[in-house]
Amino acid sequence: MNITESKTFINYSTGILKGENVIESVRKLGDIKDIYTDKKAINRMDQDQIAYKVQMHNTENEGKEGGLYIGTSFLYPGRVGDEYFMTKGHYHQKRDTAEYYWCISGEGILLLMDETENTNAVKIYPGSLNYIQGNIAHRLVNTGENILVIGACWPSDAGHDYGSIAEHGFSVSVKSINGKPEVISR
Ligand code: PAN
Ligand code: ZN
Repeated sequence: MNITESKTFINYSTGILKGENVIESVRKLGDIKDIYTDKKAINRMDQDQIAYKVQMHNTENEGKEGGLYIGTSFLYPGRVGDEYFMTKGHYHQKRDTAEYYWCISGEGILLLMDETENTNAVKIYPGSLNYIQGNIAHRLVNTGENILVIGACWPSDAGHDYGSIAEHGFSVSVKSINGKPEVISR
C-alpha cells in the first residue's frame, strides 16, 4: 500500500497554517469600526490598518454536521482610544456548539458572555487552553505589545452569528487604564 504525504502543515511556534485547503481572511479597522466605543478615535485612525487575520483549514462545506475546522487567529496589538484591539466576537449560529481556543503567543483576554449578558474575562497567554461551551459568545482582546496568536477548533456546522453582537455588543470592554488592562462595564 502507498504511504501518502501530508498536505497541510502547522507551525507550532508561529501558528501559521500552510498547504492544501488553507484560506485566510483579513479584517481591517474600517471593517469593524462599530465594535469600538470611542467613535472619534476610530474615525481618526487608518481604516486600512489590519486589525486581525484568520487562517483556517477549510475541509468541509460550512454547515456540514460532524466535521471540524481548525484555524489560527492573528490579532494585532493596538488600541482605539483606551480600548485594546479585539475581534468582532460572535455566538455560534447553531448555539449549542462548542470550541477550543489555545494561545500560541502573545497575551490577552478572552471575553465569554452568556445570553443573559453575564461575562467572564479570562487571561490568556502561551499554553493556556480554553474550552468555550455552547451558547457562549466569545471575543479575543490583545492586551499585549505583540501579535496575539490563537489556535481554535470548532464544528463545521457551528456557523457565526455576528448580528447579536452587532446589535447588543458585549457587556464589558477592555481598556488600558494607567497602562494596565481593566475590564469595564459598558
Ligand atoms: C475563531 C474566530 C476568529 C475571529 O476562529 O472566528 O478568532 O473572530 P471573529 O469571528 O469574532 O471575527 C472562532 O471563534 N471561530 O468560531
Ligand atoms: Zn467561534
